[in-house]
Amino acid sequence: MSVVQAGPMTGQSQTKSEEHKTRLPIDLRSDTVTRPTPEMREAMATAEVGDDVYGEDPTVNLLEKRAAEVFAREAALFVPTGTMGNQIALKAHTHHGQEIICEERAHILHFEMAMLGWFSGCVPRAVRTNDGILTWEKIRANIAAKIYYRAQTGLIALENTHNMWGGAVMPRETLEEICHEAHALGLPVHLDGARIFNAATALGRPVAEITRAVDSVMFCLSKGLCAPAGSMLVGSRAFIDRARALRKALGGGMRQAGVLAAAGLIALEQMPLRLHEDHANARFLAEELARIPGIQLDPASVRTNIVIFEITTGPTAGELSQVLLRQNVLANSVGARSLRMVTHRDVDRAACAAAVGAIKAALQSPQA
Ligand code: TLP
Repeated sequence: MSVVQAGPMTGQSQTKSEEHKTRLPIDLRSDTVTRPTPEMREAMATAEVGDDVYGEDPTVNLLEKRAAEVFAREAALFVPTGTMGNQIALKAHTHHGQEIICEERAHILHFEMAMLGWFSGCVPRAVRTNDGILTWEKIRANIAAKIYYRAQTGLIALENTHNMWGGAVMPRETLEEICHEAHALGLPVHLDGARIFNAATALGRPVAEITRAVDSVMFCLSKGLCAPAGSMLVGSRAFIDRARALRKALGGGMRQAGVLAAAGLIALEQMPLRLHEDHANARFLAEELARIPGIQLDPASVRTNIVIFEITTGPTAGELSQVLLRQNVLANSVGARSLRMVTHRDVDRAACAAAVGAIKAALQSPQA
């Protein structure tokens, strides 16, 4: 993925918040760009804190308790990032010299700095799909035979929603079949649920229900839930105890992290309720983009907040994102001819419509 940096803002000083808002770029690069809400900033300013490495931060403790409750698990752990949460989970579930089965475009494989090799000492066994949805049938064929000269499968890692497959949602039955069969073979299953609340919104089911079969879940409070930073790991008490030690080993003991956890509590309790707006905006974007000659996209495949489309003629994705940048619209290329747009709280319907207009103009006259 090639990341476009937002250019410097132009114009007069931005003292009034409305003025500021109108001059902000239409930033569709990711939902990671969301800013904390006013309620979050207020909660952060007044948060009760303590030293979390001693287990004494009341706000972190409350967030961990609430996350465990929301996911109907024994325990939870606050981690600085989704990447750290995933990598702690991979390490906790595996031994050096094992294989981790994941989908070919999985985040743990492409965007986590080869840490599954570096930190966990494992190799990925990447499984190709044509929609991002791993099935037991596909996984079964990739489980190492129990022969002494074969590296053994240590873990199955799933991703829901699947980022690089346009926010694809895993059907609950598919996920549960994988877990049932994996467990029968003594294999654990970890879920990269960075956007699991988007999946829950699309499926109309609670997160506890759609994740109940996996052994551990990582989910992000940042991204669409708008916290400034932070992710959670949830699982059994024994898993979380091990994860806590691994977090410390990675330098993730954050001391007075209650300031962040206060925003995280609002992200967890309130922000999932508005994700359907992001999904509706993504569908709007997809439907409008699909009408533009030179763009290939099936709007029906867009079920959450990520829109990935192909540019069939004219500029490459990198060139198009540079042209858009000049129009104050930010989007990341995720392939030579594919661009990703992610909707979130800081981009409303009008901004999406403006982004469509900018793309239309850019494809008609790429030098605009
Ligand atoms: N995704 C980011 C980039 O890293 C690609 C984005 O802009 O979408 N799992 C999944 C499925 C993710 O999409 C991400 C972030 C993470 C894990 C890592 O989260 P952070 O950024 O908190 O380390």
